[in-house]
Amino acid sequence: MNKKISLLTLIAIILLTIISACRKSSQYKIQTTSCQIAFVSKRDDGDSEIHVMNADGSNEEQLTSNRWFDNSPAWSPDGARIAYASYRDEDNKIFVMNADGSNEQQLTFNEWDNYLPTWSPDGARIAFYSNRDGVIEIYVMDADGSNEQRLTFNDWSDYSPNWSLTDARIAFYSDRDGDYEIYVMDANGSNVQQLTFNDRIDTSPSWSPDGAQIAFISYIDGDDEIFIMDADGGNVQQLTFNEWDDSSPSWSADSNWIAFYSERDEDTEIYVINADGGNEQQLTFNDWYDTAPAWSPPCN
Ligand SMILES: [Ca+2]
Ligand SMILES: [Ca+2]
Ligand SMILES: [Ca+2]
Ligand SMILES: [Ca+2]
Repeated sequence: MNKKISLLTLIAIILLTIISACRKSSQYKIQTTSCQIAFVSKRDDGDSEIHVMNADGSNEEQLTSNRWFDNSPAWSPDGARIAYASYRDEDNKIFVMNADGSNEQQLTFNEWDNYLPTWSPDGARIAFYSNRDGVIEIYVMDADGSNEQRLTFNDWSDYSPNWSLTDARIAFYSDRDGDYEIYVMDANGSNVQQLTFNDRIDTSPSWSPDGAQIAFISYIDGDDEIFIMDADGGNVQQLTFNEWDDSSPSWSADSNWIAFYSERDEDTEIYVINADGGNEQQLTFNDWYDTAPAWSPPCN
């Protein structure tokens, strides 16, 4: 009898060890293959700052410290710099800093909103959107702020450029067909292709680093959800199903995970979900507004 009990106990211990090891390995994978996540946090001093944490939520560090609203961080493809927008003197201007928060440089100097920077695959150019021509359009400049060019020319609003790392195309969203849809274009603004065709508001496109898929937000049943589709617009899949807004998707370097923020507790928190829709995990746990996660390139 005692032998039977001890055998059962032994089996139970082995099973628990295996389950625990599996849990650890999924956390471990997020942490080691995907490095860091930059994000925006609005804390008790009133404005927002760019923060960074390990991809498992540990080791959080504040990068900016100023009285302005810093937002929309974007890693350079080599991981050395972070571009972002900062709301100063009544409009958003684009800045860049080293990944440790040092050496801040201002890139745009006009009196219009310049917002949501995204880097070209070679790190030489930065695209963004701006309302400087009376309607929201997409622009591009060299990574030092010189040589600005306008990429979209129409009477509709074109937002949220996101540059593919693999084929140098830029995804964006626009209301040019009446509601909002996801589009892609070549990096010179030509060859525009519409990817979504529905009556929902589709926003915030984000290429997977392997170029195979685009994550985006769609407003469905009264709130925003995370969706993914193939890069040609096929195979649309909904990943989140809840009654809160889930926003701002960003892919891990291995294209396996998507970080996003959600308002499902009183303030907002950063979450990650596997690209197959499983294994959702909450990364931040605090009383502040945490938004705009940006997953870094792989690091050593
Ligand atoms: Ca600030
Ligand atoms: Ca739509
Ligand atoms: Ca939702
Ligand atoms: Ca929070």
